[in-house]
Order: sequence, then structure tokens, then C-alpha cells
Amino acid sequence: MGPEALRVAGLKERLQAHAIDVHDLGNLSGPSNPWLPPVDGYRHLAEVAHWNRQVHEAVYASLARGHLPIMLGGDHCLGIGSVSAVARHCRAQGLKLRVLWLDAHADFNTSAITPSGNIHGMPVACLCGHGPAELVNIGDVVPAISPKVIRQVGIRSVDAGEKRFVHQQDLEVFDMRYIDEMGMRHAMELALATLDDKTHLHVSFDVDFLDPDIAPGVATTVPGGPTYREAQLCMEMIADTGRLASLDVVELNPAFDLRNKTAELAVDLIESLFGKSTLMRK
Ligand code: HAR
Ligand code: MN
Ligand code: MN
Ligand code: MN
Repeated sequence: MGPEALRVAGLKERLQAHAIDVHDLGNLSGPSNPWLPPVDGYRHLAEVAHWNRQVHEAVYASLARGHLPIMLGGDHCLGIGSVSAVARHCRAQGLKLRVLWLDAHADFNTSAITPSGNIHGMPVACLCGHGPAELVNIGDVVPAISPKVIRQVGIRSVDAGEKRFVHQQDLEVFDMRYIDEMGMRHAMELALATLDDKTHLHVSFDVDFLDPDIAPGVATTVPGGPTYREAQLCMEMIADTGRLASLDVVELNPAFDLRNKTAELAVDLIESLFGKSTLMRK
């Protein structure tokens, strides 16, 4: 339902209004959600692997055509397929990679430490090589990426074992405490530091990044997220780099939304990400 809600909220039309050429390639296809309990620490591993293989191929094909893919989820497990495709593209093109992970959660669980078995809590770990073969092997090499390329922003819910693993793997995290103390501007300056014209910037936008007061349309709300203005600034600063080359928009769940409010907000923020701003900047 997420992609449909973003279409209804006018994603394509709003980007076209900024003279961007948009092709909606429609929905990918795959198995339906079996709604079963976890098996060996994973829920729906076979289905998640199938969907991620589809996403990987679609994102890689889009990049190979020179396009900027926007992958609409679906949940954040799909970041495994998209980010692995982006990493493969960067290797093929000799580009550096920076991944901005905008999220309330670190998504760095493994089957041994997950409290839920939900794979949407594991994509960053899988991309860094910690996960089941079915997911870790989706790209061209294992691990698909190094933790060094990731910057996480907005984090405020990390499980106990996950905290230790984030620390051990030395992920660079700008959590809400950091944003409270230093401000979104400073966090984003550091998260976007050292990009150059050979850097591919991928943004993985989990809609639960946003404060639930402004974005109720997700299943896993966590209080205390970025406000509307902080989120706008975050997107505008990404746009200012001119390096955005691929995007995920995930975890939007219209069943929890109020009159498509969260989808409309996501579209508004995506517009900022593509360069809409109030005035011309000097
Ligand atoms: N950390 C929890 C778990 O692993 C919740 C993860 C929720 N993740 C998302 N995407 N909704 O970030 O179960
Ligand atoms: Mn989810
Ligand atoms: Mn996430
Ligand atoms: Mn999340």
C-alpha cells in the first residue's frame, strides 16, 4: 500500500513540476506476506530474499541506464536489495559511496540478537555481511558495503544486543541526543562531510525517522523524532550537495495513516530532497 499512497499523494507530479523527468515503472511482483512467526530468528526469510532479488535487479538496471532510482517500499528490509545494487554500481563505475540512513532505528540486528525476528530490523547488518546467506549474497560481493560508508541520522530506538553490535562495528550514528544538543545542521554537516564529485550519495529514508506527531503512518512509531523543520533542513542540506544519486522511501503504512497525511509529508520532503526550497540560495 505504501507505493500507492505515495502515488495518490502526487509524488510523480510534484517532481515533474521541478522539471524532473519521472518514469513510474510500476510495482515489482513477489510472494505475499505469509504472516507466520519467526523460524530460526527470521520472519519470512524466503519471501524477503525473493523480494530483495527483484529490488536489486530493478535498482541496478535503473542505475545502469543512468537514472536515479527511487525505490518505494514496502518495509526497510528492501534496503538490502537497493543498497547492494547501488554498491555494485559504484564498484562498476569506480565511484565512492555514502549511505545516509534516516531512521528511528539502527536496523543492525542479527538472528542472534533480534527481539522480533523481523528482517526490517536487520538490513544494515546484512549489507555489512552479518546475516543469512540468502540476504548477504544478494549483491556482487560480500559484504556489499563497509560500515564506514554509512551515516545514521535520527536514531532513537536501538535494542540492547544491537547497541553493543553498533558500537563494536563502529557505525557513525547521529542519534536524537546528538541532534538535540548540536542541532540538525551540525549533524548533517558531519554526515555529508567529504563528499566529492566521485561520490554516489544514497539516501535510505525510513518514514519512521520523522516524529510520530507529524508522521503517524508507520507501524513502528518512536516518539521524539525530527520536527517538520528539522526534517526539511535535513533534506535541503542533502539537496545542496548535488550528489543525491539514489533513494529509498520505506515503512510508510497507509493503514496507520490519517487521510494520507504521512504520504503527503513524505512527498513534500522528497521535493525538498530534489531541490525545492523557499528562495534561491546564494
Ligand atoms: N529494533 C526492532 C527489531 O529489530 C524494531 C525494528 C524496526 N525497524 C523498522 N525499520 N521499522 O527501521 O525488531
Ligand atoms: Mn517494517
Ligand atoms: Mn528502518
Ligand atoms: Mn525505522
